[in-house]
Amino acid sequence: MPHTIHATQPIQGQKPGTSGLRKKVAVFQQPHFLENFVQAIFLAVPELKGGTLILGGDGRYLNEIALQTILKMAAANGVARLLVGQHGLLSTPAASHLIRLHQAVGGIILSASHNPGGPQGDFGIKFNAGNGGPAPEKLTDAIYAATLQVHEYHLSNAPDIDLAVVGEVEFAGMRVSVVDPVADYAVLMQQLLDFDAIRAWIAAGHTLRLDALHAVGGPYAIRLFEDMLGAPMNSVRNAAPQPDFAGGHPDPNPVYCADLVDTMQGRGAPDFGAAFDGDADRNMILGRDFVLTPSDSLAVLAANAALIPQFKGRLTGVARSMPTSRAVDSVAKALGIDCYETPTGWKFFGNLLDAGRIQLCGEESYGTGADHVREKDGIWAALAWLNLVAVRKQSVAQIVQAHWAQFGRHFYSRHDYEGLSVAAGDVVLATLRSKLPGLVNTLVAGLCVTLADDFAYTDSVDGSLSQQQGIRIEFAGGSRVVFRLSGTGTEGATLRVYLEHYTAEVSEQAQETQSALKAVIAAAEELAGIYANTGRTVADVVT
Ligand code: VG1
Ligand code: CO
Repeated sequence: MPHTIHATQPIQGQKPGTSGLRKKVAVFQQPHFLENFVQAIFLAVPELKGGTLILGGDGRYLNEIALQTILKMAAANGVARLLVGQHGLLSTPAASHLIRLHQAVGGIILSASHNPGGPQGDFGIKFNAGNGGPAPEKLTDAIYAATLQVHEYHLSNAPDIDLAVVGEVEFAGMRVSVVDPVADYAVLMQQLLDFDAIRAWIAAGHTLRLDALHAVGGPYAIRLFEDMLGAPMNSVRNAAPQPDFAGGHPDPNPVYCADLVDTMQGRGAPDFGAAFDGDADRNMILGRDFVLTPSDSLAVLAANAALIPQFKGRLTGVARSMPTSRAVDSVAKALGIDCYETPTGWKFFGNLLDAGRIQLCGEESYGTGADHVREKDGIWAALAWLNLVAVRKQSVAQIVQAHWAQFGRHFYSRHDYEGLSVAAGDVVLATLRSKLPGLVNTLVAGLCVTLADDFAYTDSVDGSLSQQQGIRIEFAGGSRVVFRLSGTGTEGATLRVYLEHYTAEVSEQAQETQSALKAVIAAAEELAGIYANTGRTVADVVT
């Protein structure tokens, strides 16, 4: 029988960030904390009553306990049908696909994505809407408002469900299907990409090294790359999802995957490498002796869309988050297709994808995706790149260098200053905002400012306005710096400084990235006074 619990210590006012609600595990372990947020979802989305809900997570610490609670709350709140991944696992893109496939009202995804896990790590929860995408701001605002009102929540007192067994069960009046997390997703991938070409390329003796970083991408990568495409066993490393990601940082970038970058160097290195984050929506792509930046990845995929079955003859628009380099803009211009600039966070691509205005989009933070789901998709990105490599019969490095020769190179780097006090982060942004008026046409560290604003975005589909999405400063000659505060961290504030420099000269394209960005880095310091305002002289993470 369902029963109602009156929260004796209501924990209200939980505000979702860039990508759902993310907190330390200990915060989620407080009595009623998770339940308050979940009940707020049921309040904000009344259609869930009588509807279908998708549920799964990235396998991190607390995943299974939280899933059992949510199952009981879903039953008590009148959900008719619920699909949950076996062992509670679903990658974020696979959850997005299941929502769409089953025309579910939405999905609850338990993940803190690229943040570390384990008892000392982070946990997260996010609601995705019926289009399969992260709740738009209107909905996250409604969920937040509901968290302020929850005084009680509904919970069935039925015993736990065995999530190890695939099959259908009746659970306190709700039909529950425990599903293979990979099966439907794998079918979808086969429909989108040139599996025959990839299979032939692998059969010819080319080698792969894929790193799942002990997270949920492992089972997906094994099924697709090894079982279906014929890569030798052990092509996928760290494939068994662990609750604490083996103590690592499940963030696919050259800093946290330094060992993979090393493996990809020199004679005898694999031909193709990739890594995925905690919930397998991010990707890093590498070739032998080559690390691809996500901004270039997006641009190259757009330029080669005709070689990818999914896009063939139907690419009418692309989008990038504002801090992502403008490499894709040049491609869109050359192809004569639309190019949109959105705020950081995948939710801002949703309307454009739904309206058919874009088919491909990406973020500088190792996120690439397309209109087959409404999330970024790490495994898909690696498959799409293999598709290119196999069809063009060229290495990753050759493809990207040819791209730069044609379109010019956008050098790109992100400098993160982590664990600042919230006050210090705010001071940096306030300093920048105060300087914006009158900045255009002045010189900063020798660079002439051509644009200076606090990025505001009007969604061209629903007209909604999102303000203060990052400070954007452009310089003559194609350099740019962007500043914003992270919305996914769980400790203090993280300042992100995004640096870009363009050159059309092939002779300049072989430079080392940080030295190519020297002038922009100096301009960033002069503008933001990072040292004066935070005491920091070097960034914690440079990608
Ligand atoms: C970061 C990235 C952003 C990404 C978000 C969620 O947000 O910068 O591009 O969409 O993480 O990615 P922020 O606010 O910390 O900069 V994931 O893989 O956590 O779902
Ligand atoms: Co992620």
